[in-house]
Order: sequence, then structure tokens, then C-alpha cells
Amino acid sequence: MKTYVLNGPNLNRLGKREPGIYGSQTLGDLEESCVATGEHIGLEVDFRQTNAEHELLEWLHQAADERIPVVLNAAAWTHTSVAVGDACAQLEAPLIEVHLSNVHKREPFRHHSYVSAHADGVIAGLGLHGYIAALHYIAAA
Ligand code: CA2
Repeated sequence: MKTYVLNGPNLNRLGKREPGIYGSQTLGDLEESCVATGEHIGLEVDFRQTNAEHELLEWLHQAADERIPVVLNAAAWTHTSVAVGDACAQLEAPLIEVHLSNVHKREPFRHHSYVSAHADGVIAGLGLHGYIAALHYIAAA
């Protein structure tokens, strides 16, 4: 089963800055682990990152039209984008929201998510493990 792992703005900077918050793994490491996990559990993982909001919206529309499950780290758009929330509302296959850091331990502006109301589950603070757990959930769903 095809599964999208979609990542929002600045996540291409992983491993280069702020290792205390986001860990030392790069986005490439994250992709490798997600793809390898997918191979073990029967998911064809399509891992993407974008710094352009319209691109994320187009990917979410594709997921809605083709009923593709989504693991989504919308990064800062989580907290700001009604448009990303509206696109998530159109999804019918499972949607799992993930965050590397525990957003609830951080600044108050990170406590609200436009994604959560449309997600089957939300995982925050487990780093890469959150992505892997989300993929296991999707494989079992
Ligand atoms: O914890 C997460 O995964 C976040 O979605 C990451 C976003 C942040 O805005 C959310 O509140 C929580 C930020 C991604 C930026 O990633 C960077 C990584 C390394 C260096 C700089 C930014």
C-alpha cells in the first residue's frame, strides 16, 4: 500500500541546526528509516519535504483523491495554516500527525494545531520513533 510521509518547511535543515530540539539525524536519515520500515511492513513509502505551502496542498489533494494514507509533519504550518487544515479535512484514508519535538513542552503558539482535528492520531516528542510508530499504525489499519 502506497503511503505518503509529508514534511513541511525547514525540515530539510534537520541535523544542521538545533540538534538539542530536533536530534542529530538528517532528513535523509529519516527518509531511509521510513522507507526501510515500510519495506518490512508492506508499505510503499513516498517520503517528501517542501518549503512551498502550495506544494504540500497539492500532495494532500492527491492523497485525498487517491485515498492514500498520510503521515504528516506540517512543521510550522501546523500552527498557522487554515489551508493545510482544510486540505487534511478532505482525507479519507488514515492521517497521522507527527512532530519530532514535544510541541506541548514548548512555546504556547506551538500548542494549537490546524491538523489535529482531522487526524486519526497525533504523536509528538518521540523523534524518528514517532514516524515509525505512525507507519506501523497505518500498516495495521
Ligand atoms: O517538532 C516538530 O517536528 C515540528 O513540527 C518542527 C517545526 C516546528 O515549527 C513545529 O512547531 C514542531 C520546525 C521544523 C524546523 O526544523 C528545523 C530543523 C533543524 C534546524 C532548524 C529547523
